[in-house]
This record gives sequence, structure tokens and C-alpha cells, in this order.
Amino acid sequence: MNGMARAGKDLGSIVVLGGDGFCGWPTSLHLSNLGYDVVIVDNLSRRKIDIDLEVESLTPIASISARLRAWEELTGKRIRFERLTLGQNYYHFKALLAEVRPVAIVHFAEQRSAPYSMKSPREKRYTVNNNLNATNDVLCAIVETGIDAHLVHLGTMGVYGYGTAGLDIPEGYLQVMVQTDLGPQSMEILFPVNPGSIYHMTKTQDQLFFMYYNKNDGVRITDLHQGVVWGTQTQETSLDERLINRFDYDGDYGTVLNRFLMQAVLGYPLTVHGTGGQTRAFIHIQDSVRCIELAIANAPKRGERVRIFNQMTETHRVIDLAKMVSEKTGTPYKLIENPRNEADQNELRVSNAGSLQLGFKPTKLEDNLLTEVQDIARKYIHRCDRSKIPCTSLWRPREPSVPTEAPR
Ligand code: USQ
Repeated sequence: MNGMARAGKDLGSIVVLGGDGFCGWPTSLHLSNLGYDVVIVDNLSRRKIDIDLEVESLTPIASISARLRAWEELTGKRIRFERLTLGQNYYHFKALLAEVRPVAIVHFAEQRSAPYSMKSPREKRYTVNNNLNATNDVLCAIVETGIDAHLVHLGTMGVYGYGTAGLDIPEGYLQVMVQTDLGPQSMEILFPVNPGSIYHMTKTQDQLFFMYYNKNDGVRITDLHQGVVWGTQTQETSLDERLINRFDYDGDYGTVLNRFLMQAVLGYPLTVHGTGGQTRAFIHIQDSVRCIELAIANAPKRGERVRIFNQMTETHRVIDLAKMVSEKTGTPYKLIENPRNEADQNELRVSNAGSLQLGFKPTKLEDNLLTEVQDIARKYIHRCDRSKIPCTSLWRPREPSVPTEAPR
């Protein structure tokens, strides 16, 4: 197959938490292809949320067992699947870790949509309970089993917030000068957090769990602050239709560039929130799995503080992406009232020196990759439900309109 499998080399086991999701599935296949013994832990909650929202991935994703059968049939590699809910089935999870003794655990098992987390108190509470309990249970089980697994967590660039910082956002830590009894002293602190949604807030809290378990128990941790992921397929998921990755286009789970590319296929005016002046960090899904591979291969040493990488390749303004897709396809864009509570515009400069030093070669927004996303969208566009495109989740109730005086 088209891959880099290092046949015969025993790289050990890796547990991928949330290995059925948009980032987790391609990562699981990539790591399996590299020669790791992969175990997926997932409760299939992402599929259940689709049912609740009455929406489906644009691409027809196979059941988890059909996915795993196809992978084994094509490559001869077996991926084990354990169905359990992190944050709830602690003893099941702990027993699994004690049995498998993974060299690394990749943690994607969190509710990852900002709009979903803001829908109503139910989704806010679910996101907080699910994400924080999952992270704490993973850390607790690593300590209790005494395994020395490296925890690689998928965090978000959104922990830094989207104001204009006026500096290159460093990788997690900020050097500051503070006035002490002994005079001015330099200190390194976690970059001040500024979450823009309940979902982003859970990821800022994850950082404190990591800091604590690292300090108290010496857990080795890499936290990847990832930008908005675009694209859908990777080398491995394109091998067979049964391995195809999710493509979320709906107002809750669809992310901005994939939505624009798919809306252009439909001829649906591209949905730019507000002025479109929001600048965000982006990364292609293929690059995301490659960065995770590098983070695993370069684990922190015991005693090293939490390692933080900004997992992104470039920054773009939403309006510039809309204009680019519009020019490429002829579909117009439309400025719509922003459902979110976010700055109208911001500047964003980000350092990603850490992964570059490890040998990461970023893929920039390339025409052929944009076309590839559109080809997939075109192939499955008949599965789209147009009524699910608008973003209906509001960060704050709309101001009631001022009542006009009744005519006398
Ligand atoms: N936006 C539009 N039109 C749309 C959809 C989004 O203008 O149709 C705007 C949003 O208002 C926002 C920006 O595009 O300003 C990005 O929104 P998004 O939905 O693409 O991404 P976001 O909600 O920030 O979350 C996504 C992932 C999340 C990840 C995050 C990285 O769902 O898991 O953590 O990207 S980051 O944005 O860097 O925090």
C-alpha cells in the first residue's frame, strides 16, 4: 500500500481515545500504518449527536466494525476497539491500560464543537462534564496503573483567545517580568487564557489538569493547540470508501473552510459571520496526523514540564477565505449576523517552531487540496440537507427588537 509501514519493528501499543471521530479515525489508521499496535477507545458519542441533531456526515461513514474489518482486509493490520465512556467507565478503562500498557495515549475524547457547546444549558453541561471528567480520568488512570505512557492531548488554539495579542503567540508559555521583594524577576507562566466558548473553556481547564498531574505525578504530557482543521481525507482514509472520513457541513459541527467549499458546490452563498474580519489558524487533516506522529516519536523526558505545540500551518481571515473560494467557484458570499460573541476582527500571529524543529513540513492551502475537498463534496452532495447549513446556536440571546409604537 501507499504508506510508510516499518514492517517488523515493534513500536509498541497506542491507545487512541475518541478514535472514531474526525481527527481520531485518520490518526488511528496513520499510527497503525506506521506499525503501532492501535487500540481505539470510543463510546460512539459523535454518531449519537448526529442522530440528536438529525444530520449526517456528508460522506457516508461506515460503522466502526465495518471500518476496522476493511482496514484489516486491506492492510493485514488489526485495530482493537473498546467501547466505553471516558469519565464514567473508569475501572474498565484502568483495566484496559493495565493490560495494554501503551507507550502513548492520544486523547481526542472530548466534545469538540464550540457552537454545540453553546446551544443550551444541556449542551453546556454535557460539554463540561464530558470533557473535564474524561481528561481527569485519563490522567488518574495513568497514575494509578503506574504505566509510563506519554499522553498526547488535542487542545485548541482557542485557549489563547482571539483578541489581537500584538505578538507572536508563543507555544503555551509566556515570559513575563514581575515585581518581587527582590526586585524585578523574570518568570514563565501559561499564556493567559481567554476562551471564546464553553467548549474552548474546557480545553483551558485541561491545561491545569496537565500542569498539576505533571508536577505532582510526573506524567509526561504533550498538549497540541490545534487550529481549525480543514480537508477530509488522508493517505490512509482514501484507500477505500469504507475508510472514508467524516465531513461535517452543518451549522454546529462544520468548520469554516470545509463549509465554504461545500456551500460553493451547492451554489449556496458562503456564510460569512459578521464582517469576516476574524483571523484564525488553520491546518490540513493530513498535517494534523503527521504532527501527532511527530509528537509521539519525540516524547518528553520524565521530569520535563508539559510540552505545548501550536499545531497549525497558517492564519487566514474568514473574509479572505470566502473571497478565495468565491473567486475559484463563482458562488457569492454573504455577510450574515454573527451568531457568536467574538471580536469582529483580530490580528493573529502564531509561533509553530516546536513541530518545525521536529521536522514537520507544513502543507499550505493549496489549490489541488481545495479541489480535492470539493470533489468529495460534489460526489456526496445529494446527501446534504440544506436546512442544516445555517448556524442556529447563539452565544447570547438576540436583543429584543425595540417595539415600534402601534399605529393609532
Ligand atoms: N465562521 C463563519 N462562517 C461559518 C462558520 C464559521 O464565518 O459558516 C467563522 C466563525 O464565526 C469563527 C471562525 O469562522 O470566527 C471559525 O469557526 P469554525 O466553526 O471553523 O471553528 P471553531 O468554532 O473555532 O472550532 C473549530 C473546531 C474546534 C477547534 C477550533 C480551533 O470545531 O474543535 O478547537 O476550530 S480554533 O478555532 O483555533 O480555536
